[in-house]
Amino acid sequence: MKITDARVVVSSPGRNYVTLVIETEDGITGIGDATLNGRELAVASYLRDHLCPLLIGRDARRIEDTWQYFYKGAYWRRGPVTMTAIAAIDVALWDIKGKAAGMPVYELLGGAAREGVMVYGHASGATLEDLSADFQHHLDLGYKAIRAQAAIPGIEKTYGIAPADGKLYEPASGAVPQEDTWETTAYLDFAPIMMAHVRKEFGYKVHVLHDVHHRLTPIEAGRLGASLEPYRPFWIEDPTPAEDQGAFRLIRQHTTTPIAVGEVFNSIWDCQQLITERLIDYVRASVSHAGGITHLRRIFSLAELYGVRSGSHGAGDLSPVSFAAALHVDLSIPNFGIQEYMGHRDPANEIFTTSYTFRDGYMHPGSKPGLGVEFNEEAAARFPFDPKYLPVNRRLDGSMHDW
Ligand code: EZ4
Ligand code: CO
Repeated sequence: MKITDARVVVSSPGRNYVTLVIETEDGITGIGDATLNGRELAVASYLRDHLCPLLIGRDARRIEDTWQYFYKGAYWRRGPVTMTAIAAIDVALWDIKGKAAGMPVYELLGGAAREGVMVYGHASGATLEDLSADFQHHLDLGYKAIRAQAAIPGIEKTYGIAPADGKLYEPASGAVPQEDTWETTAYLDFAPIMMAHVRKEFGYKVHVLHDVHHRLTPIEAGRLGASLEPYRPFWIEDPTPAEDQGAFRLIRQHTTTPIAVGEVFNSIWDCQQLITERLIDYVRASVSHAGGITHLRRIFSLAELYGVRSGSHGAGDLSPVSFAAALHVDLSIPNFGIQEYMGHRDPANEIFTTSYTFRDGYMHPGSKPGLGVEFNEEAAARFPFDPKYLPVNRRLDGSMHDW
C-alpha cells in the first residue's frame, strides 16, 4: 500500500492547527496532528521540507519501520519539533491501518480494556465565587473529575483562568508573547485556601485536580503537596520543571499528594527515571507531542511495570485528531488513569468532524474505522495561519521565570 501524497495543512479555526494528510495508492487517506503551540511553522516545515518527500512511495502498512526510519534515521534525535512531526505521521498511518482493516484503532491496539475513558474538565475563575459557578457548571455537564484554577489575589495574570465570556481558555495570544507575573509566596498561601473552598462547596465525591504549571522549586512543591493533603487532590500537575527528574525525590520525601508530570515530554527518556524510581503517579505524555501512538504506548507500558498510570494532556491545542487518537490509546491500555478534555468549539468543529462521545464524565472514541475523525480541507483553507505565542512569565523583580 504505497503512499502517494503527504501534505501539511496549517489553519486557524479559532486557534492554530497543523494537520498532516497522507494518501495511499488504494485511495485510503489518514490524518495526523502536528500542532506545537506557538511553534507551529517549525513542525510544518520539518514535515514539508524533510519528511513528506521521504514518505512518497513508502509502504503505509509499515508503521513501526516508518517510526524507526524517522527517529533513528534523522541522526538528530528527540526534541518537540522532531517528535511532533513523527507523531503526526504515526497517527496518520494508524488511521490508514484502521480504515484498511475496517476497525477502530483501539481494536488494533488490543481492544477495549474498559467501557469508557474518565475525563476531567477545566473549571476556573477570577474569584472563588466564579470558580464555584464554573465548577458547578462542569458537575451539571456530568464530569466526575474537574481541574480547579483561580486567580491568585495580588497577581495580575495567572495561568489557567478562562475569560469571563464563556470562551475556552487558550493561553496563546498575540504576535508577541503576553507577559505574566509570578510570586511564589502568594501562590503557596492561596492554593490551600482555593482547594479548601472547593471541598467545602462540593464535598469529596468529585475528583479535584490542580495544575501548578512548572512554577515551583522541589522543596516548595513538597510544601504545596503537604498543605493540600487534607483536601485530597486527585493530583497536582507539573509542580516543577521536569528536566531535573531526580528533583522529584525531594518532593516525594515531603508529601503523599499524587503527582502528574509530562505534557511537554517528547520521549520515553524524559520520564525513564521518574517512572522507574516511582517518583510520579501519572505520566501526562500525549500522542501528538510524544512520538505518536507507537511511542506513547511504549511509555505507558514502561509506566505499567512501575504502577504509574496515564493522564494524557488534552488541552485545546491538541487538535480533535490527536484527541481522538488519545481516546483510542486510553480505552485499550491496562494502566489508564484519566484523560484531560478541554474540547473544541466552532469553527474548529466545522473543519474536524469527530465520532467520539461524552456521557456522564466518560468518553468513548466511537466505532468508525480508523480514528473516526474527518478533516475538511476546503473549510480549513478559509482560516489562514494566525501567529500566536504562549505567554512568558516574570517574577516581581522582572527576572524570567518558568511559565
Ligand atoms: O499550558 O496546552 O494542562 N494543561 C496545560 C495547557 C498548556 C497548553 C500549552 O500549549 O497546562 O493549558
Ligand atoms: Co498542564
